[in-house]
Amino acid sequence: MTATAGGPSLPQERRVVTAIPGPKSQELQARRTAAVAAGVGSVLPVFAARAGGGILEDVDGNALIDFGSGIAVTSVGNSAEAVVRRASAQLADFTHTCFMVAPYEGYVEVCEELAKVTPGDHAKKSALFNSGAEAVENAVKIARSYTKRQAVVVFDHGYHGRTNLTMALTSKNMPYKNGFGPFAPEVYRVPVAYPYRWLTGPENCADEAAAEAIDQISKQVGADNVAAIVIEPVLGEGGFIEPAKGFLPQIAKFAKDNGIVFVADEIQSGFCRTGQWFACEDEGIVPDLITTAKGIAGGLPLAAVTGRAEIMDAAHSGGLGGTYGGNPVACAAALGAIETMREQKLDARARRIGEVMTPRLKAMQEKYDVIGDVRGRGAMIAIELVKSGSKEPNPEATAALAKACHSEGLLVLTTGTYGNVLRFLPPLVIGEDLLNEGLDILESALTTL
Ligand code: PLZ
Repeated sequence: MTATAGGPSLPQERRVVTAIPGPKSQELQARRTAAVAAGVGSVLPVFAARAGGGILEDVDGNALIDFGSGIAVTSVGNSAEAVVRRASAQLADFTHTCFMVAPYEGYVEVCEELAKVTPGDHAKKSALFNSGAEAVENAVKIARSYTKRQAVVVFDHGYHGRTNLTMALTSKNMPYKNGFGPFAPEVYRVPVAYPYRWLTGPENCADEAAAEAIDQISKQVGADNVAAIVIEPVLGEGGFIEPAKGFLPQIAKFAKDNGIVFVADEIQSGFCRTGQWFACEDEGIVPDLITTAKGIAGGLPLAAVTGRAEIMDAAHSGGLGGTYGGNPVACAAALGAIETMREQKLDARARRIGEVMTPRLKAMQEKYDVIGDVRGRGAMIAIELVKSGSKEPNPEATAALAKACHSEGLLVLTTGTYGNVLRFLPPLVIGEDLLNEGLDILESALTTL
């Protein structure tokens, strides 16, 4: 094991020196099994020691190539210099006052930055929270206050969190909802434009899905009853589904025409991940509200709802908040992360990652018919695995492929409603050599499948 610290100074080299997981990880895993609730899972029981750039080093001295970023969180890398510098200074000054008790500048500064970086040049305000789910819940509270309506519309394959309301908004039963009901009422799910699986073909997908979604909302819910339409511009846990081009604008227009608050959940797709600051920019969408988390603060827990000032101000004073929401250390980290994204132009880095990954993955698709689809943009890319000669989901091959990558020191994550999508979310600061090495490992794992 090296004595090198994590963060930007961690050597950017893959190294596999034990079985994965190694003996120390296995020891910790045994302690974990005895002490940690079984309901909390892990993709790979390899215990982390240090991380930085595109590398995650474990307690056995293995250095894994990181294609996960802790689920799209450490986009600026782990322990990024500006994040550590600003958060450390804040730790020394004060750790908590509670913004609802005695406010501090960092919170205000994060809200000012959010107004600048999110789509649209209208007057904006923000409120800060701890987790993505909490941000989505609050977006719904705000939309209901503003519209004085109750219904919330979400989409097939959508994911919005694990709290009671966000479980209701989430579409997949296992593992997120099973046995955890009853769920919050007034939630309605409609079709999303999933090009690869649209029955009449991808070219008809956007218009047909939009028409069907709008028809269901109008006929089954009543547009006048809908407070908010909540959608991920790229659906993350549902399988990195990019709604067919033209779908999102039609839904956004329907919302606008009917006084419905259009909420873009950019918790996974936001903060440079897809090659823009926010994924909805690719179709020129300006959401009324946008929820962010994950990439916002370089690994510290922070989330936000940002949106049109008049909507954000609809909730009465004291109606929004929480003890820790917008914690000063997390705010300092967010300012460091945003500074890093700007200075290192991580939106362009994400686009470059997509340019390296997509052609290589498409070449693999030509060779291996287990790959049914290659999709995504920027550094949010995935392959969907199917049974030979069909579109039948192949979760077994997906799990086997992930396992083969893990044992070679490449950390990849699976996703998707059918568990048959392998997703790639490298830190945006990953070096191109590591990126290519990761793809080499994937390719040789495909060969042995
Ligand atoms: N909205 C679009 O992607 C979190 C979930 C991992 P929290 N996605 C990762 C898991 O299995 O719990 C997510 C998201 C979108 C909301 C959330 C919820 O964000 O910070 O996990 O609450």
